[in-house]
Amino acid sequence: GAEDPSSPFSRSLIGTFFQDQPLLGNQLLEDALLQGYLRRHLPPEVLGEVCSDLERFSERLCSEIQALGRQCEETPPRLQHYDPWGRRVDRIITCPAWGRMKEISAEEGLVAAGYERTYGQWSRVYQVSKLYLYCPSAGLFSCPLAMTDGAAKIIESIGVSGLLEKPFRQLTSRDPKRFWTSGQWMTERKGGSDVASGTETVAKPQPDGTYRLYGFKWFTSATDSDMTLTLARVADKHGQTLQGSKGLSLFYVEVRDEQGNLNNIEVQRLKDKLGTRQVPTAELLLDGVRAQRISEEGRGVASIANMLTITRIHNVISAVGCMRRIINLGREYATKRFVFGKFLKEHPLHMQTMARMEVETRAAFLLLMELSRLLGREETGCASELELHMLRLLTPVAKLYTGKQAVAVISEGLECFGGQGYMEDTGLPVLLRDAQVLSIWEGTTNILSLDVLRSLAKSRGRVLEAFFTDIKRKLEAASVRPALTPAMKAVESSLHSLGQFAQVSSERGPDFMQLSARDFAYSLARIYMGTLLVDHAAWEGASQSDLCAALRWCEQDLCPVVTKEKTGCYSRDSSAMDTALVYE
Ligand code: UCC
Ligand code: FAD
Repeated sequence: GAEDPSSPFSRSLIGTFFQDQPLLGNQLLEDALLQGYLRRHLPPEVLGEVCSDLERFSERLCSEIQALGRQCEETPPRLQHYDPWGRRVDRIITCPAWGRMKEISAEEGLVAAGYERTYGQWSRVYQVSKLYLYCPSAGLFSCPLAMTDGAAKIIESIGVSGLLEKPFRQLTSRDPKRFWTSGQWMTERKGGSDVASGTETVAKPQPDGTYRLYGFKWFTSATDSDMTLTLARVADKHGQTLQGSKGLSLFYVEVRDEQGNLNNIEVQRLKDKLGTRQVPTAELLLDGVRAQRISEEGRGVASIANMLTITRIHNVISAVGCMRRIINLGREYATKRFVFGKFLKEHPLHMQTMARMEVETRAAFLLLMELSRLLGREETGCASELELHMLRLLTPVAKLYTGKQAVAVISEGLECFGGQGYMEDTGLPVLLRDAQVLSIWEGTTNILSLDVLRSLAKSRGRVLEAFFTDIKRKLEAASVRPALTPAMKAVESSLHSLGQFAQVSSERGPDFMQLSARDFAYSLARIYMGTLLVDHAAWEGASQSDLCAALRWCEQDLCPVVTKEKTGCYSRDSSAMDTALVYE
């Protein structure tokens, strides 16, 4: 021991060097692009209020929320099937920090801000900015918030009246005692993507106009929520149901009654997951669940699409927020870790690695902000037809692209900490585990690529036309800054190639289009992200780094669908070869 070196009970010497850990700073103040974006777009009377709220909230993240998020990860939910006297109770027990997150979410108006519309068309930009700062510290409470926001959106689009008045008020409340969260129960054992043929749940009409639901939901996240929206097939008087999409209707369900008993729901088990362990995700037997139908019969999928738009945007928030967080921690660490005679930040190769992550994250961030800007305009009735088309198109594009980016960037980000990035108690690996789900739930990459095609087909090409027009307008406005010319040329030429491809592909038929759907969606993403980077860099307040990000992004292949098409990979022969390769 330090006191008495001869003591037989002295502690062993473990060395004197201890690495300083990366510290979480004020995430608003550390985010030049977020600040720049807000400065550029928000009207002056809104900017001051929004920034001071975000700065205060960022302090709260450091002083309170980050630790709660950690507790949620360390104390995952568990399921208690029976009470001590043998009664079946199916209680999902969450930790106190999870409960506290719910209160904080209400206090901070993390859902409410989107519906109060205090800042008019900029309300969504404000809400999304706040959620983007919040989500990497949220202990995945961002998941119930996403679905809560989605449910509020559906109710608002149906009309806040009658039986839906109460849930809407609760979902958008700032009062922690009243605030409700919602689930979204779509997936059944036969299909989470193919909901139309996978849904077996039957809704039996009751004499009072309500329904009883019988079925099995295979994945239900945040099952501790107060209410949920779910899909089922209405049975006719002979007990028959209509198969396929046309048989599905949307239902509103309160999960518990006033005494807190489950609404004829049995929680079969909690899922044992790679990540998102903070959130309870359950398998549920619906055994006569009392429900109200809130869509027209047979319009279930179309009605829940409003929710999907919101939850998919939240998925993007999470992807971008977590990329930003790992970079901010990584660059802080690079000022403290001293190797080969200098700090990590003085090793050019390390900075190159981080700069590449930074460019990815900036592009993704601007796409997220454009989506939230469009959503805010749509909800305040000031969106043009072009903007509505862009919102429809960019939602799946952004979700599918940033979900993949997040895994790549966060994985690279862990490596920036060397071995420590792999250590659970640093709190870093959870970011990677949780990112892996972003490309799976809310529609996988392929399903969303097909959704992109759906949006083009449904609008008879007007969505694609909007894409071209919007980019051309943005490039034209950006032409004031000659330093951007190489980036603009790259975008223009990729857009031209994409236009030619789109024409050819519609002539080649549906098989060709489906086979090229993923590469096509990636091309839309890269071209549009390039455009947004150019657009931002052309702003008079832009920095040299904004310019550099635009130039670097546009050095990559912006239109992979055309590059790949040249190899013939969307032909029938090539497709047959794919299968042969996989199954040899
Ligand atoms: O995973 C889930 C929750 C996870 C936890 C929450 C996390 C939130 C993020 C938080 C981050 C921390 S919930 C489960 C999510 N499941 C999915 O996303 C399902 C994936 N599958 C699809 O998206 C499929 O494409 C389906 C189910 C939509 C396909 O259904 P159908 O019935 O085969 O599709 P149809 O027949 O083409 O479309 C039916 C109608 C059409 O409208 P009408 O009838 O008017 O022509 C479509 O235009 O629905 C319309 N529709 C849409 N409308 C379909 N998709 C959309 C859309 N995306 N937007 C607008
Ligand atoms: P499948 O549809 O079987 O897909 C398997 C693979 O096939 C995927 O790679 C997919 O891209 C591909 N594929 C499918 N169809 C096509 C096609 N036509 N063309 C090309 N490729 C295709 N669901 C809810 O409803 N509520 C929840 O709260 C919820 N929480 C979840 C939480 C977690 C942690 C996870 C992992 C999932 C959750 N889900 C939830 C379910 C999730 O939405 C589904 O798992 C997802 O939509 C995929 O559906 P699936 O599992 O049936 O996969």
